[in-house]
Amino acid sequence: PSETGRVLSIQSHTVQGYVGNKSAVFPLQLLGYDVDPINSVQFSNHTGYPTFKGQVLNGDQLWDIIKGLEANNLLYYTHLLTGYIGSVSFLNTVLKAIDKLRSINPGLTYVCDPVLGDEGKLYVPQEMVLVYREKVVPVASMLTPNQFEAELLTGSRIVSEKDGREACNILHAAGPSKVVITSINIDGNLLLIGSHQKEKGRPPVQFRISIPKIPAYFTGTGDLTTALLLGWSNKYPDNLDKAAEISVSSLQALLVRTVNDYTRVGHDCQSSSLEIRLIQSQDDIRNPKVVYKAEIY
Ligand code: ATP
Ligand code: PLP
Ligand code: PXL
Repeated sequence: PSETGRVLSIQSHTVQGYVGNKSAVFPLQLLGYDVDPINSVQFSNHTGYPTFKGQVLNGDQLWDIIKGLEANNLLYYTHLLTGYIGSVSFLNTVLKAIDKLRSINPGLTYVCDPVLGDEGKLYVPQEMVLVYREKVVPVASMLTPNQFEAELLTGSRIVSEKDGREACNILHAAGPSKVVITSINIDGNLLLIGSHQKEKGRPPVQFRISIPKIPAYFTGTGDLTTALLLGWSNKYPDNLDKAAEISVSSLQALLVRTVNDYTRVGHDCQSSSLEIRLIQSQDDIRNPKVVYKAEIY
C-alpha cells in the first residue's frame, strides 16, 4: 500500500500531553500523510486534570481560517478529521466547511469521531446530540463512536454484540459507509465492532476484534484510534477489518508501553489517567506487528 493524502484535522491542542491534534497529527504524519491542524482550542493540558487554562476558537474564527486557505487556493483536502467539538455554533461552522471542502474535492472523505461522552455521561451540551444525529452523521464517510455515542446517535441501547451490529446498520442507513464502534463493554472485556457497507442498500461486511482490558485509564486513546483508522483504512480501502487489526495492534502496543513506563517509576496506573507514550511508540505506529485479529461475522 502506498496511498496517502492531505488531511485537515480540526481538533483540540494541548500544550502538555496527548489528546486531540496532539494525539492524531504525529501518527498520521508517520503514516505518510500531510496533515494541516486547526486547533479548536489551545489549553494548557487536557480537562481531566484538576485545572486547565487557555483559549477556545469560535465558529467565526474557524471560518476566518477556512477563508484564508480558500483565498490562496489551499483548500484541496482528501480527508477531513474531526474529534471533540465543544459547541453547536462551532459544529455548524464545521458543517459549512464540509460543504466548501466538497465543492473543491467532491471525493473528500470525512472521518468523524462523534465525541459526546462516555459511560453514560455527556461531556458536551445536550443540544449537540441532535446536531450530530441530524446533520453530521449524514455527511460522514466514516464514523467512530464509542458504545455510549452509538446509543445516543441511534436511540437504541447496546448491551450485546448483536445490538452493536444493529447500531452499525442504523448508522449506515443514516449516511456513513464505514462505522467502527471503538469499544463496547461486554462482561468486563472490550470488543471493537466494525462495519463496512460497500454498496448502498446491501448488507455490510461486519467484524469484531476482542481486546483485553488493561487495568488503567488513558486519555487521548479515542483520538489516536480514529486517526489510525483514517490512516489505515485509506491504505486498505476495501478491507476495514485489516485497517482495524493494524490500528488496534498499534494502539495496544502503545498502551502496554505506557503502563510499563509508568509502573517502572512507581506510579499507580489506576489512580489517575495516563498520558500516552506516543513518541516512544513510533515504531509500533509505522510498522505494527498485527497480533489482534479481526473475526468476520
Ligand atoms: P471517543 O470518546 O473519543 O469517541 P472512545 O471512548 O472510544 O472514544 P476510548 O474509550 O479511549 O475512546 O477507547 C479507544 C480505544 O482505546 C478502544 O479501542 C479501546 O480498546 C482502547 N482502550 C482504551 N482504554 C483501554 C484499556 N484500559 N485497555 C485496553 N484498551 C483500551
Ligand atoms: N473528557 C473530555 C472533556 C473530553 O472531551 C474527552 C474527549 O474526547 C474525554 C474526556 C475522553 O477522551 P478519550 O475518550 O479520547 O480518551
Ligand atoms: O481526548 C479528548 C479530549 C479532547 N480535547 C480536550 C480534552 C480531551 C480529553 O480530556 O480535554 C481539550
